Amino acid sequence: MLSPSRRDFVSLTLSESGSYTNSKQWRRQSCWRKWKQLSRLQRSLILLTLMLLLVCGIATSPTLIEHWRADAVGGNRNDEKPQFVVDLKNEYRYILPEPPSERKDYRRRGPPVLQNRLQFKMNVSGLLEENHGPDLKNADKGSEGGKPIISWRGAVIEDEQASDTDTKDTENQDGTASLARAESRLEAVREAFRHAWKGYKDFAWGHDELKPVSKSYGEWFGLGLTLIDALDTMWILGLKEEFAEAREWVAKELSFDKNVDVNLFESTIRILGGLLSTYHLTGDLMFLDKAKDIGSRLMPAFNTASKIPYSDVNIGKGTAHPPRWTSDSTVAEVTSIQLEFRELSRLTGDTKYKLAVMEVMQQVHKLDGKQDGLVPMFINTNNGLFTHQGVYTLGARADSYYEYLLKQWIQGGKTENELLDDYLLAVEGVKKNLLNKSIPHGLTFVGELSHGHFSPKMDHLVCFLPGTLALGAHYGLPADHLELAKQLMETCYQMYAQMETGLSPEIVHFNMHEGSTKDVDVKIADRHNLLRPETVESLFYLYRFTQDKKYQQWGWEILQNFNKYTRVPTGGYTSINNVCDPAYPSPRDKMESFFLGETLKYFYLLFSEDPDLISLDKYVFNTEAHPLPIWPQAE
Ligand code: DMJ
Repeated sequence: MLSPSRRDFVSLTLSESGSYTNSKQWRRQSCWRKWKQLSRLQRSLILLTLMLLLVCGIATSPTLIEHWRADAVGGNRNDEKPQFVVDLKNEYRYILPEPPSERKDYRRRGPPVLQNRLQFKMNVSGLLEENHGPDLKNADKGSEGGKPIISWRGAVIEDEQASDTDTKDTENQDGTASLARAESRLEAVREAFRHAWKGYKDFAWGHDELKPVSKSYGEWFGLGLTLIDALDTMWILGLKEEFAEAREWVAKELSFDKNVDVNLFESTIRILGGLLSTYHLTGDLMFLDKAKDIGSRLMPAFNTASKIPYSDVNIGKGTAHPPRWTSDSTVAEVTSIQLEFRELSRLTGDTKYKLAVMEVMQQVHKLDGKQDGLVPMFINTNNGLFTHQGVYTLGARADSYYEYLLKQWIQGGKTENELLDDYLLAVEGVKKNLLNKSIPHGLTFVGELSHGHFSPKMDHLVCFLPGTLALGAHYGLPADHLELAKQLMETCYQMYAQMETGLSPEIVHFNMHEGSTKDVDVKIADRHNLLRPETVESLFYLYRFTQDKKYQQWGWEILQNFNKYTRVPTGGYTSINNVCDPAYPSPRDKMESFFLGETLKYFYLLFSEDPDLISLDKYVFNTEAHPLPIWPQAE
C-alpha cells in the first residue's frame, strides 16, 4: 500500500529498517499526523497549556525571581525602573560564564576577604577590637608567591593597594607615613574611578548606565545619567582631562528637549543636583543654564489636585502622571527634592521652585498617620493623604525624608524650626519603635514596624542614618545622636564584614533569638549588592567628625572588596547577585550611576585628611552626594 505522499513513504521505510534515526523520524512524522488530525479548538487548547507551562517555569525560576525582587526592593524608591523587563532580559543574555582557570586559582588561594576578616574579633561587650595578628600583606603574598593579587575575573589589584590593610602604631608616630598612606588610598580611589570611567567611555558614552560585562549600555531616561552624576566627582578627584571631555558632552550633546518620561525624584537628585553642584564647584554658567532647563521641565509634576507631585514627568511634552497602577507617590520621593529646587530658586531669583517643594513639606508636616514622627511610605496625589498606613521603615521609600528634614534645616541657616522639630521627633520615634539589638553580639540595628509587629529587617539603604545622625550632632543636636551613630556605623560595617565577600547584601535580617550563633541572616533573594554608597557615606561623616582612623580602615577594606569582586577587567564595576559566594559572586552586568556619583566620591572624601575638601560647614550633600552650598543667610 504505497501512498504517493512522502510522509507515508518514510514510515514504510522505517518499519523495514528499524534504525534508531529512522524510528525517531517516524515518531516525529506520526506526531505531526496526529496533530493535523486535531480540531482547531483542540490545537489551540494544547498551545495555550504549553504557553502557560512555559510562563510558570520562568516565573518560578529562583534566579529570575531574585532579579525581580532585587529590582522591586532594590532601590529605595528610585531604582524601580520602567524598563525592568528589558533589563532583566539583557542581564541574562549578557552574563558570561566565569573562566574556569580563575575559579580554580581563587579556590587555591582561599577567599582573601576571609583573611582580612581575621583582623577582627568580637570582645565580650560585642564591640570590635583590632587584632594586629596576622601580617595580611605577607599572608597574601605568601599564597601568591609575591605576585599582585589577581581578583575575580582577572582584575589585578596593585600590590601597593592590596597590602595597605594593617594600621601600625608606628606609622602614626610619624605623620609622614600617615600622609603617604592617605595619598596612596586617594590614588587608589582615583584609579578605581578611571577604571570605571574607561568602561563607561568605551562602551556607554552618553548613555545612562554601563553594562560592563556585556560591554554595552542601558538606558533609563536617555540623558547620559552616569556622565552627569559623575561630573562633580571628577572635579573633586582632580581628574581634569576626564572632566573636560564630559563638560564638552554636556555643552554640545545634552538636550532635555526629548519626548521621554523621567522620574521626578531620580532626575532631581541626579541631574538637577549634579548640575547645580558642578556649577558651584566650577563657576561655569553652562551648568547653571542646563540646571534651569531641567528644573523648569520638571515643574509639571506639581500640577496635581493636592500639590503633592506625581512621580513621572514627560520633559518634552510638559505632562506628568503617576505610575500606571496607582495615584500614589512615594513619601521619600516627594520629600527629597527640596534641597535642589530651593537652591534653584535662590540662584534664579524665581520663587516658583521653592514654593512648590516647600508646600509639600508643609502638608506632610501637618498630616495624620505618623507614628512618633515616623512616616508611612505612600502619599496620594489626589487627596494628599498618607496611604498604606501602619508600616514604618527607615529603608526604601521613606529613608531620605528623614535625611532631608535635617539637611534643609542646615541649608537654610538653621531657622526653619518645623523641619528641626520633625527631625528630632523622628529620631525619638526611631529609638522608641525601631531600635533593637542582635544576638549574640548585641549589634544595634534599625528594624521595621508593620501594623504593630516589629521585624528585624534592615535595608542597606538605612546605612545613611549614622552619617545623618553624626551631621546633626555636629550642628548642635543632642550628643546621644552621635553615640547612636557610632553604634549603627559598626552595625553597617558588620553587614559587610560578616559576608563571605566582605560586601553587604541589599537587605539583612538580624537574629534576636536566644542561642543564635550569628547576628545576621540573609535571604536568598536579598544577597545582591548594587555598589551602593550609604555605608561609605556614613563612614565619611563619622571620620570627619571623630577623626577615628578605624572608619578609614573599614572603608579601605570595603574598597578592596569592591575591587576583588565587582571590578570588570575591561573597564567598569558591576553589581553582583551573591555576596555570600566569593567563588562566583555572579555579575548582574550593571554599573549604577551612583557608583561614580556617590560611592567613589565618598571613598575619596573618607580617605582625605583635608577637612576643607568640601567642608561640612559650607556644604550640605544632597541624597545623591552632590554638595550644595549652605546659604549665608535665610532666603
Ligand atoms: C541613590 O540614588 C541615592 O543615594 C538615594 O537616596 C538612595 N538610592 C541610591 C543609592 O543607593
